[in-house]
Amino acid sequence: MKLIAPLLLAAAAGAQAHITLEQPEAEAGKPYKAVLRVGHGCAGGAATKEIVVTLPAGLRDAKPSPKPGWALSVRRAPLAKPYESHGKPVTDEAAEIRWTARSEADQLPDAWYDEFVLRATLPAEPGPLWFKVRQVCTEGEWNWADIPTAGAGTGGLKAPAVRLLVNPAAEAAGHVH
Ligand SMILES: [Cu+2]
Repeated sequence: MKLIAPLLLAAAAGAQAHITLEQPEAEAGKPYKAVLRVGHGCAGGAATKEIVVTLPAGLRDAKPSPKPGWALSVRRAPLAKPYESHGKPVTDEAAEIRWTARSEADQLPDAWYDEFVLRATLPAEPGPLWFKVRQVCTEGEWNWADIPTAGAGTGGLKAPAVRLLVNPAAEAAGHVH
């Protein structure tokens, strides 16, 4: 019977730390540095070997930061609404960013902590943005992709996606010069 309690504790801790943003709120229309904090590995203490981030629609010009020991790749996708930047049409953008450990020695053990960084320009519309993050481990994986129905919290979700709250721009909030 003594084994049961530690196992339950481990499961509870795993469900709480998740993957989180260093800055969970930011201002609409402004550049934003997303620091994704990986607090643990997968079930059974498996090390993390890959992080795949699906970018929310509305982000512009997303650029990931390279990490020593991790191969970096970006998948682009056509935009539903092309726009102009510096006088040129932009028709596709980064949709998925993937960091893959180059070797076993580069993997992130469950007992260690690391951060994965990208920057992007936030949409002009305020509201929540959801980053879906797939965390692949040496054994098993987490698919942080659950999104609550509008207005609900992430409390009841088993594997919530990573939420960024985009606040109205300062000017739009009634700041008059
Ligand atoms: Cu967790």
